[in-house]
Amino acid sequence: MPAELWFTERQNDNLTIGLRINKILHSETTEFQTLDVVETVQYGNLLVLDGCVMTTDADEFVYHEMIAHVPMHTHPNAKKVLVVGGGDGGAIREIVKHPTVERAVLAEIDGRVIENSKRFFPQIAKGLSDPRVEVQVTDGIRHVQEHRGEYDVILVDSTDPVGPAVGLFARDFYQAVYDALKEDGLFVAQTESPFVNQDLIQSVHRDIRSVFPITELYLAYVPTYPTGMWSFTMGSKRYHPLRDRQPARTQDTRYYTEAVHQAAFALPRFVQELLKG
Ligand code: SPD
Repeated sequence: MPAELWFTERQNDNLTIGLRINKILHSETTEFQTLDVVETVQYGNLLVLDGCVMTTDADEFVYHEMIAHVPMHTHPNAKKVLVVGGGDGGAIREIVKHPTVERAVLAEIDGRVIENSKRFFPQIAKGLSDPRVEVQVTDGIRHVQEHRGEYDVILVDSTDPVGPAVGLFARDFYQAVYDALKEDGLFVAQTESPFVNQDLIQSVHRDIRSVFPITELYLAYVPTYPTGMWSFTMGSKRYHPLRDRQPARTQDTRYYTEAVHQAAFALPRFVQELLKG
């Protein structure tokens, strides 16, 4: 029996996800985190930051379409959009499919994520070369604090709440996001798995609700993320993701449809219960 190589993400003391790999393509320690790219048998290339799955060639479309198109189809006319994190470029690739967009700024703290994504994930990073996109290698928290009242939509496409991303899961940050939005602006953050991150989801929901008049959680199914069930939380000043949903502006999606948008807000009872806390 030939030897097999496996990547294992240790999600907690009792849970791992394993992906068989053909080879390790790249490994480095950046100023902020460890960064690995491996070629998996099942899902193509895989980007790993600090030991955690960030994205794979095969299932990235679910996450990137859902973090981008739900808010972009809630705002009627988003012209200026910010992505905090998201250095692989997947969220930006989806944003620039909206003809309303005049400027999309990427504020990614780790320039090595951008460079390695261009090299190993060209299909994900391709949106970064759109002429409307401005890439800034900078601290997203500081960027948000320094740009008051500028953005229609902000996406927080962060890593997990450890290391450089901790500050992106805090009430002070959500207040700064509120201040960086125009008077009818809205934002979405990735908020982890309702199965294994219940305390986090509760506290994030409570914090966002204390800042924004409209707060709604929605779900998508990402096979390589812990448990597969993944949540996003929207905070909005005026528009509601169901009442104000816009007709689809692009057919160039593989997961997002008008019906999926609607259905993503239908929450299982245990998730509804979580949000009451
Ligand atoms: N545990 C996985 C959390 C990853 C969230 N961000 C992914 C970045 C992809 N653009």
